This record gives sequence, C-alpha cells and structure tokens, in this order.
Amino acid sequence: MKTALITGVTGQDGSYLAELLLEKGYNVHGIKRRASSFNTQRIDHLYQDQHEQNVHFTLHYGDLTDSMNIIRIIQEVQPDEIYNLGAMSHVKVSFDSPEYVANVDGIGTLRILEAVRILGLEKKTRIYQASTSELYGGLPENKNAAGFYDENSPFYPRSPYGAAKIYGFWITKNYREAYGMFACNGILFNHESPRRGETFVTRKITMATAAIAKGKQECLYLGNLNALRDWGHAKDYVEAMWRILQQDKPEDFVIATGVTTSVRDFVRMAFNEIGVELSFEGENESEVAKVAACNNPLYQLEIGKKVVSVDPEYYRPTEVDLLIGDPTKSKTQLGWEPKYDLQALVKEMVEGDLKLE
Ligand code: NDP
Ligand code: GDR
Repeated sequence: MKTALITGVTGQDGSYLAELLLEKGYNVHGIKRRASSFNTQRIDHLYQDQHEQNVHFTLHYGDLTDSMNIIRIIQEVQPDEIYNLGAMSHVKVSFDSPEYVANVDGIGTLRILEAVRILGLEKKTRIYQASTSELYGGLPENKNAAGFYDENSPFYPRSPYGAAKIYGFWITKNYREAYGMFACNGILFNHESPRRGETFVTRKITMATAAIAKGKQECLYLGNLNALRDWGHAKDYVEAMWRILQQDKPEDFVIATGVTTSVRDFVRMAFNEIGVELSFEGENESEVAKVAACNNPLYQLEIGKKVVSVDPEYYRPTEVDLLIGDPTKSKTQLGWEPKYDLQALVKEMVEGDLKLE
C-alpha cells in the first residue's frame, strides 16, 4: 500500500485527488492550515476518526511557510508520493499580497524539495509540483506553430502569482537534474468544478446564475469578458497528476483540453443552462448583458433585465488574454483523456449551485 502526502488537501484539487488516491488504495495524508473556523468542507466526507481501525486518511496541521513543520510531517509520514498543491492560487489577489505569494507558492516548493533531500528520501519519494498555464502569460508569439502552448513554449508570467510559480517550476526541474529526484511539473491549464473557490470566474458566474434564477441576486459584476481560457474539469486533471508520478522517468507535462472559450461565452453557456438567452451590448466598461429570451417556466426572468455588468474593479494590472494548451504529450505518453467537455462542466456547476441555492 502506497502512502501519499497532499499539501493543499482542503482545496478544490486536493479534495478530488484525496478521493482518487483513497479509491486506489493509498494511505493519504493531508496538510491543512489552522484557521479560526473549520475549512475542511471539501474533505469532510473523507474524514476518519483516528481512533478507528484501518485509518487511511489523516490530516496534519501545517503551513508551506514553515520549514520545520514541513520537515517534521514528511519525516513522520515517509511518503512514497508528495503532491504539492498548496498555494495562494488567486491571480488577482497575488497583486495585493506579492511577498506572501512568493513565500508560499515559490519558496514553499523549495521547502518540500529540500525537506525530502535533508531526510534522505530522494530515492523513495516522488514529487508532483502544481505548475500552471499562468507561466506562459498568454503571449501570442510564444505559441507553437499549431497555435497552442506546449511543454516547449517559452514562459512570460504576468502576475506575482505567475512569477512565484515560475520559481516553483524551475526549482523542481533543478532538483530533478541536480539530485536525480523524481520531481515533476504538471503544467495545468484552468480546471473547474462545483468545488471551485467562489471568487474564480467560472464559479462566480455559476453561483450568480443560480442566485439570479431564484430571484436572490439582481446583477453579476465581472471584469474582462474577452479573456479566453482553456477550461477543463478538476476531476479529470487530478487523474493526470497521479499518472505523471506513475511514469518510468520524471518529466513535465501540459494538461489541457485544447479548446479555448471567452469569459463572455462561459456566461452565455451558464445562463443557457437555466433556459435564458442573453444579448450583450456595449463595449469594455459599458458592456452589459440583458435577458433576450426566457424558455424555462421555473425561472421567469423579465425580458430586457440587465443581469451582467462590467466593473473595472475586477480588471488586473496585467492580464493574460488567451490560454490554450496542447495536450498531445499527456494523451500519448500518459494515456490521459478528459471525460468532461465544457458543456458538461458548466451543466454540473450550474446544477450544483442551483441545489445550493
Ligand atoms: P485552491 O485555492 O482551491 O486550494 C489551495 C490550497 O492551498 C488550499 O488547501 C489552501 O488551504 C492551501 N494553502 C494556501 N496557502 C497555504 C499555505 N501557506 N500553506 C499550506 N497550504 C496552503 O487551489 P486549486 O485546488 O484550484 O489548485 C491547486 C494547485 O494547483 C494550486 O497550487 C494552484 O496554484 C495550482 N493550479 C490550479 C489550477 C486551477 O485551474 N485550479 C491550474 C494550474 C495550477 P486553505 O483551504 O486553508 O485556504
Ligand atoms: P485565472 O482564473 O486567473 O485564469 O487563474 P480566474 O477564474 O480568476 O480568471 C480567469 C479570467 O477571467 C477574467 N475575469 C474574472 N476573474 C475573476 N476571478 N473574477 C471576475 O470577476 C472576472 N471577470 C473576468 C480574469 O481577468 C481572467 O482573465 C486560475 C487559477 O486557478 C490559478 O491558480 C491557475 O494557475 C490558473 O487558473 C491556470
């Protein structure tokens, strides 16, 4: 039976990955941060009382800014695999807390790698680093000939988050080359789910769609509607993380769907799920979306009602305009194939938020 340690286990990906590894028969350990109230909603269904027999899921208090804590937990757990998913993961917020993000997302990765080395576990412990499509920065000239970002495309991060994650990427690669460690980067494009944090754009849209349908919210305020993202489902993406660590050789992989969609079209798709067609009017800061047709007897929204407005407050100082990934290597080498398309993802998210409402 293998043992895995997940940092960021309370987050979207951590919760799906913990489920997947438990299903595969792993002993799963997770690091959670102490907070003034419980922050374990995403993993409460996995909780096991430590007094029971055959406990396979264990939580440890910890923080990626605390080297001693990281060393102690790794020493205690002696993991076969570490998935370093812990991060301050919000790009816009990273402009407000750049030093903290550098410490957690950048140096935090070093703390994991160095702890494994200090403890002499280089040959035993495989490490997955949660790298990101934010490394590319969306520069058009850096796409490959076919128009995608792949494992060989140059990086140009456009936020303190991206800059911190680029350190995480390179230090992971460096420890692999310098010390022969099985340390890999998954360069994951955006992935979402009903468990997505409420302030990321997809979840913000699906929550607002549900609340507007039920008459509990008037209008949804968003930033850049023109941004294009390659959105997949988190469940599919945690499967890829696991596959990356089961290879014979440590390597880096892009995980993406190869399809890109604008924020505006995501809004359109979410409202379609409640039978509402939208018409978009205006440009940039004056852009709004109004109800053009309403075909669902359950949710009677007034034709012409303004349901989306642009608020420049949500613009970023520097924006990543377009992301689209090339998953060829992961498909051929990992045998990875996403099960969800965007339509199915939007449907699941809107249905989830309608239930919560
Ligand atoms: P979430 O924001 O949902 O989860 C982040 C996790 O990190 C949470 O468990 C959080 O704990 C934890 N965390 C935050 N700060 C610290 C800290 N100082 N010490 C220890 N843990 C900390 O992110 P996702 O699940 O969406 O993403 C997982 C990882 O993948 C992240 O590293 C993210 O940057 C990266 N990534 C995500 C993509 C996506 O589209 N989702 C795409 C590419 C990369 P708490 O619950 O207490 O806040
Ligand atoms: P992103 O995700 O920055 O790509 O990072 P996010 O959902 O925050 O933004 C996607 C795009 O939508 C635009 N946008 C808005 N974004 C938010 N959050 N709120 C809004 O109101 C809004 N309006 C428009 C943004 O400008 C952006 O262009 C995510 C995170 O999960 C990272 O951790 C991960 O590394 C990358 O995906 C890949």
